[in-house]
Amino acid sequence: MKKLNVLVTTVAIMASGAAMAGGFSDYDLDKDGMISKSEAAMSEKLIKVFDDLDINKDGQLSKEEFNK
Ligand SMILES: [Ca+2]
Ligand SMILES: [Ca+2]
Repeated sequence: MKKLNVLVTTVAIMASGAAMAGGFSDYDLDKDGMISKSEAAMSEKLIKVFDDLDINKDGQLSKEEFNK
């Protein structure tokens, strides 16, 4: 029974992850470790919050900024 619980929990975590708008690496198309404004533009939601997330105002979102 314990094994089943672990499995159910794992599936639940995966499902909640999939329900998110998308992870950092989904937006970082050129895989340079930063999300540029043009990369962010593929998500209407992300481009709206881009300037708020870009704490150091370099026009790129780092992983740390993205995860805020
Ligand atoms: Ca990039
Ligand atoms: Ca930045």
